[in-house]
Amino acid sequence: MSISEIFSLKGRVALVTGAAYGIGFAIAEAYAKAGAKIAFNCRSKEHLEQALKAYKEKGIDAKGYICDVTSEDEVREMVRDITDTLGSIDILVNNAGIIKRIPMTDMKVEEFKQVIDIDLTAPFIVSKAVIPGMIEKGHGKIINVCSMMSELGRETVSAYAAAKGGLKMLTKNIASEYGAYNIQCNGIGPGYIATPQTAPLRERQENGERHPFDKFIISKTPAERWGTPEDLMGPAIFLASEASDFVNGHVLYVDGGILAYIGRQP
Ligand code: NAP
Ligand code: GCO
Repeated sequence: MSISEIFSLKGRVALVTGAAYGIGFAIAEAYAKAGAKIAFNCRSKEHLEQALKAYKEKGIDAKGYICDVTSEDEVREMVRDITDTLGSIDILVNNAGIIKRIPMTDMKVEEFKQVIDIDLTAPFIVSKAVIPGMIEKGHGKIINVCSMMSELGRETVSAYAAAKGGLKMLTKNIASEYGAYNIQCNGIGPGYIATPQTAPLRERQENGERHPFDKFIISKTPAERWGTPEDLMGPAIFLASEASDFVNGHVLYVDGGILAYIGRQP
């Protein structure tokens, strides 16, 4: 087998959740360029329409769904439709996610639970819906989008860190429970990536200076820059392709070196 064949996704069916824009969109674009058929979902009709247009502009014939990943019924219906129209799913990327930046003692229980529901319970729901088809097919790849917060804490993100830490362990558990069926479940752990989710942390100050958090991230990242969604493309292809068939239960951090670095000395 040639090296390009090892990394090829030709003929594979991939579902990338929350891939209307941001990291999910870039991963779906990479998979399409590697030969996969793409399905994605989001909650808003407006985002869906914008995304379909954006995929089309890139020459990608993606199938889009309005589906809230926290609803088991909606997810089951979407997976059934993808299976009927594109074929049964070979690759699932649990990408849809939200963050709430609120000091823990000010956070309402409902707010905490909403983050856990979308960032942790939903990957369980969607994985549960696709695993039987993968078992039947004899192979499958599940990629959970983790975070620096799967390893580290910081002020104001208690729910997000709890969810992403839990997602790392859900990853290891799916790998353990279904590895014998030739299913690999790995995580991808983006560092700080410039997307709508992190836009408030990069806003210019009134005096034109960079946001203090922006300066902080640059100082914590050996690469001295924010990541881009495109930085995730190669690692995501690796985890979805035959190149990673003996990689299971791992989290691949794509962070410009943040987790290796103690921070700039004064
Ligand atoms: P983003 O720009 O906010 O995009 C999130 C996507 O998820 C959108 O398409 C959104 O569309 C969809 N979504 C949100 N809740 C959903 C739900 N309940 N059901 C279905 N779709 C839903 O986020 P991003 O920065 O690309 O992040 C993507 C993933 O990477 C998230 O899991 C995030 O936690 C993780 N991550 C991000 C960074 C970063 O620095 N940006 C770093 C590490 C990890 P709708 O609003 O239309 O539903
Ligand atoms: C935050 C960020 C997170 C990070 C990311 C780190 O407030 O800490 O918004 O979304 O960007 O998850 O990997």
